[in-house]
Amino acid sequence: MYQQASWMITLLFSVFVILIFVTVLLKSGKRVDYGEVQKKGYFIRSVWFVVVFSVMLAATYFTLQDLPFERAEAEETPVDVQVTAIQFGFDVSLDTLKVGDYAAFHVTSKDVNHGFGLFDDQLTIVAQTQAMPEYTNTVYYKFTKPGTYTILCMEYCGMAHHLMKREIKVTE
Ligand SMILES: [Cu+2]
Repeated sequence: MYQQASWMITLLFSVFVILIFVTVLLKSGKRVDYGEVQKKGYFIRSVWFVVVFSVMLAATYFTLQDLPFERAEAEETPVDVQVTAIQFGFDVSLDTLKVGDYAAFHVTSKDVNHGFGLFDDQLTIVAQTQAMPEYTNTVYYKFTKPGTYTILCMEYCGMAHHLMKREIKVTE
């Protein structure tokens, strides 16, 4: 769906840019008074400013009102899971969880930067953070569906990066 949307947006903007070029090309032969062109340009600029400002203000309001996202269910007691990434695998303190568990993944790394990506059994990403040496990032996820979840490395970290995989079972 995102792929489709970005494709459509790219197409629309491309057509828009082409239209501007065609308009400029068609009008380039005409001689007109500069003052008039400038006045029109300033008018378009102020309208454009108001449009961009309003769109950005609305987008900011609607996208930021739920922040901070991962704290939405923080009143529940989390189940702590220690995750240590290392070339080339993940060490986890718990690999079996229950549906309804609100997991707090405390993610760190023993060597280089890795990515921690948690995927459900359809391989759709449900949570992610970075695994950094000498630093712990915590990411929260509430398991609502049983199944086999997979942790994959999200950052190229060496020759066997693609082998970094760890499964977590979530039971009823
Ligand atoms: Cu890695």
